[in-house]
Amino acid sequence: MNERTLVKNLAALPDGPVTIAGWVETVRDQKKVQFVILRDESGAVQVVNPALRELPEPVEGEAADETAPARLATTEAISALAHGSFIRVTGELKHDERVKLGGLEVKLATLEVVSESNPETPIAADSSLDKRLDWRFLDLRNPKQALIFRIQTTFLHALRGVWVEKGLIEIQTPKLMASASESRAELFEVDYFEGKAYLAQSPQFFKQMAQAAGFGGIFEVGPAFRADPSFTSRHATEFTSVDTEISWIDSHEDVMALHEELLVAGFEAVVAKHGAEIQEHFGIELAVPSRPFPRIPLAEAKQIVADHGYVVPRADADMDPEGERQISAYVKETFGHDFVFLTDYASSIRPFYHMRHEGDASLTNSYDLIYNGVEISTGAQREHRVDVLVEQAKEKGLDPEELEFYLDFFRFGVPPHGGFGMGLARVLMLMLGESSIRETTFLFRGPTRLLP
Ligand code: AMO
Repeated sequence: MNERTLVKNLAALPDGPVTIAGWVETVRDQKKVQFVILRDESGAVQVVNPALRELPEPVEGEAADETAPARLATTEAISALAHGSFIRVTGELKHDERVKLGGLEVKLATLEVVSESNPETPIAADSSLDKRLDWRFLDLRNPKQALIFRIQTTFLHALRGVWVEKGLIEIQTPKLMASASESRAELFEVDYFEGKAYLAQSPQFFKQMAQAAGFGGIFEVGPAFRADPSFTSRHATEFTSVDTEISWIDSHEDVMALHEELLVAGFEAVVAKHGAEIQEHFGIELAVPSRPFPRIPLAEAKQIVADHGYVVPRADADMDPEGERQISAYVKETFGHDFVFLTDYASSIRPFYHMRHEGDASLTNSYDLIYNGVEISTGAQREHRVDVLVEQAKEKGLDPEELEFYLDFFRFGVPPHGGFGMGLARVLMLMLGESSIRETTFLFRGPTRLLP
């Protein structure tokens, strides 16, 4: 690695020589002194250079100042610096409370322009989201945008901590499949040698396979693909799905308990590590949600929003986005909670693999988790009795023959199990009060976006 000190570590160092490297944020080129704000991935610092605008006239009897040509060249190089160029600076660190930016500065000794930037920056702070996404690598240089992915790292690390501690196994499931794993409506078909393959819409079948394989519990953080033509703030054609599946459960309640535990651990870690930065950049005082999260059966939730004057358009359908917003507002007002589990979805609007209520096949052991007005997850206990599963598949118009490989999992002994899938970018969007998952996805993919 090239030697350098990260800007965030300068504060702890005594005055003395340092080497730093980063991007030119601004240059203030005054006659006698030049200021460069240098930003690396950890922060920004002021670099000062006493300017030498021309070589001093030789004075008779005095030796010429041998450092002058180099100082003149450095002054000229700073005057010519473009915003965004990557530079390496050596100099003297000096702590000085009067310096607004972090109470320290680096007095420049040498400057190396490692990689020049085009002087015309194609995006500005007020550029449209679409334009910013066109230039995503420049957009992500903004500390606020980069912070989102630091937070995501902390969040996922905390979830992994819970999973690993419980002995769950991390798996990577194939994204090329021979059949659909969710509704056929949103399926990407790709040429596959002489035939066709489909991009995985979720790891659903494979996470259940791991239960049949005796793994006990698994998790996966990986891509999922949906050929969804919509342009909403919450839909992508490719997204990162956080999935888990556990065996030997009594009902979906066990899945919800794990779901809560994971989220609380994730929020605890994020609040502890980034609470102040989130406040600074997003103006949000993030709090750790309390357990248990409120639970409301879907039918009751629809009744509640109806009583508040909003009738979900189709009585036999899922909550629509407005219904989700309204039930969230109700839960916030009534329970002071940002999360709500909507439970007991009708079998008619759930996939064939959801287990139905004992004694009332019209309802499923399933839930959606709503966070600040938007669905972030679906979870359920799965049907593990193969005869029931076949009947449910047929009822949904699926051909059991096409599902043979999946149905086989249930013909050789499989424990009762369940799990959930959660859209990572949605969680981040709602946590940080962002307006779209385009902001919280490293590289967004939508119907009209395949670049960069
Ligand atoms: P579902 O289809 O509800 O369930 O997806 C789970 C979660 O994934 C996210 N999500 C999306 N995010 C961005 N763009 C999309 N187009 C998109 N579609 C879904 C949402 C959603 O709640 N196999 C089940 C999960 C399970 O039961 O384990 C499933 O895929 O946050």
